[in-house]
Amino acid sequence: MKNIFKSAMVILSALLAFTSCNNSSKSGGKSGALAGNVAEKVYVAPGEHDEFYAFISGGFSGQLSVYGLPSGRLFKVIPVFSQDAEKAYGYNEETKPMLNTSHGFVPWDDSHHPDISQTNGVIDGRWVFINGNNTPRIAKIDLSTFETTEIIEVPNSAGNHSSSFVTENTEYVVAGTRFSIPIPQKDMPIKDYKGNFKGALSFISVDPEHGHMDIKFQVIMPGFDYDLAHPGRGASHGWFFFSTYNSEEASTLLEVNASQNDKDFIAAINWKKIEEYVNNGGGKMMPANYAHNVYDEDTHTATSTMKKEVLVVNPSDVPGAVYLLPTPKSPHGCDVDPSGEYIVGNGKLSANLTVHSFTKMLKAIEDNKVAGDAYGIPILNFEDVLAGVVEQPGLGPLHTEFDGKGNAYTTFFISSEVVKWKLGTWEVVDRQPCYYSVGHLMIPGGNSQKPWGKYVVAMNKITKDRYLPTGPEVTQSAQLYDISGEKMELLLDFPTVGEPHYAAGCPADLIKPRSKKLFKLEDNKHPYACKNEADTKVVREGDVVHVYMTTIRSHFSPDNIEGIKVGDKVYFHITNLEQDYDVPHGVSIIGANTSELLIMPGQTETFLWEPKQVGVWPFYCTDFCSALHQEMQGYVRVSSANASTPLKWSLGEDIE
Ligand code: K7E
Ligand code: CUA
Repeated sequence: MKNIFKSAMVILSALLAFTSCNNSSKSGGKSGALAGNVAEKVYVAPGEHDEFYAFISGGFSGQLSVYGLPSGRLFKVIPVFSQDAEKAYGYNEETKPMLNTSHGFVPWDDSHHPDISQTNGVIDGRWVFINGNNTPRIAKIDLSTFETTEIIEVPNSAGNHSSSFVTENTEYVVAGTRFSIPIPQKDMPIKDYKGNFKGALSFISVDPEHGHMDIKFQVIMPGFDYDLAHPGRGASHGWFFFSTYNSEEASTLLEVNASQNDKDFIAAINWKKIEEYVNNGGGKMMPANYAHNVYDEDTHTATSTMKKEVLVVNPSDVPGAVYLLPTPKSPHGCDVDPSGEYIVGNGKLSANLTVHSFTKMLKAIEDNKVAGDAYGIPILNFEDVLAGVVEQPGLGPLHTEFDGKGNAYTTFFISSEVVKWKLGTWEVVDRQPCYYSVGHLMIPGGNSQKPWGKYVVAMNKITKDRYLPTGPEVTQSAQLYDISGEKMELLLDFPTVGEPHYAAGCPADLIKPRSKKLFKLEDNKHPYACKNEADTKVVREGDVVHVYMTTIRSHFSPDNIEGIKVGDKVYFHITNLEQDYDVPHGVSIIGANTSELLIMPGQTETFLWEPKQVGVWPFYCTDFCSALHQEMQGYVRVSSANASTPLKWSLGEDIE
């Protein structure tokens, strides 16, 4: 890493020497070169709101964090594939099923690519989807509650990386496999990879009203690595594009063996055509085993269902549905411009950026100009589909976004910069250094027909000296640039949670008015809800005890409980009776082997306590809710396993 970093810096300085007449980026060094009014541009005065939301993936934290732009302020970390002790996600009984998979309870994943739902090619701010790479899953976060409300496991997949990208009307969220594997999985020699391992590209339908996900079909592709993807839009709506590497189908030492071919491919999938084929009874149901986890807002509870089959499609059975576009060399990013005409392949090992033309692709298909095939999938001629080449724009291109004004912005990992270039003329018009080694970048709405091309956020892999040191692990970081003018201008560095792989953003106004303030108590259908203090109770069923408890400023009901025994399983079902914005209560009890609960107004949540010691044990509110928050407490008397202490509970009177 050190060497890469060093050479990156050498190249960076070299490149900086070539940049000229940009008064905001001179003097090469760290940050001393900012123009005087930069602070103003990111300053959001106390009490004011940011203009944009940015949802930044947490990479190996398995989370999604919510920021405001331009301030770079962090508002919330949404747990998705991870347990979160702050919010009890994955700890309370209601959300544990969200993390169920065919491999059991898997409370971690590696989340890379958030994408916001769209209507008519424009971001609609209803949901964010994000992928879990490691144990392949796609999650949906509801942007009225900012909570993860659905997770579907993806069978026949591994390293769910070319995910999760949505089509123009959120018809599908697409999940492509990074690793090809035996389909179905079986015990076989790894050396027999070639020709036997396959890559599944999954099209997950999204119910237009409720957002419910279901795997509509999987296209079973040759055993390449499917790295990234983007949907067609506008004229190319109905197609989906996937970058591939390892078209060599190597299974060992890929850093050498997967870099042999001069060109890999972008796979173009006509999903409309396959959808039609499938709707007419095409495809084959194959046995599978994958979890579908859904959180119900009325019961405040998730359920996990194991699904037992999946529809697979062999591309050879649907002529005209799948083509391969030769793309130099091991392309990573695969990005489609707002018009849907240009498909940019960022060849990691290529000196140039390759841009394909959708129109030319259709023409080549129409003229039946085929250069060959891979396992029956036609390969088009490179020259026939090429729109243009951006010559030597930088080193190590990874990802491209668009400003909606005819410009594209590409990140270069090795030369550590964002390069702005023009669609159509392919000329480089500006470049700005990143600190350091940038991966993805994000323009709000950049993956839609309508980007808001005011800012770009660069997400960096290495921070080094940009912040106060915090031991060997330093903060991850993003950088904000103003792109409203001819030249980009660096405005802000801000720390991020986990490795910020990618982000999705949109104007705050698309989300703000829909944001929920509380859950209505009358709509609460949780089986253990208690909507009235008078109805609170403690019920023993053998050694299982259910506590129906309520909270309201500033007490629990009941607050004294006796008759609990060592060895009991005590479920605290707690309903927050508040019907007021921003008044959650928290709760925990001494010795509980779980996190606190943080219960929103009108919500019911449950935790399990298994008392191991005789005594009188306190519990208390963990969220500072009122002037008498510190009085919000209670006691549970725990007797020995064979004691005969009667079960009693009370509030405001002494138990006798
Ligand atoms: Cu980090 Cu999108 Cu997983 Cu490129 S990916 S950098
Ligand atoms: Cu309730 Cu603090």
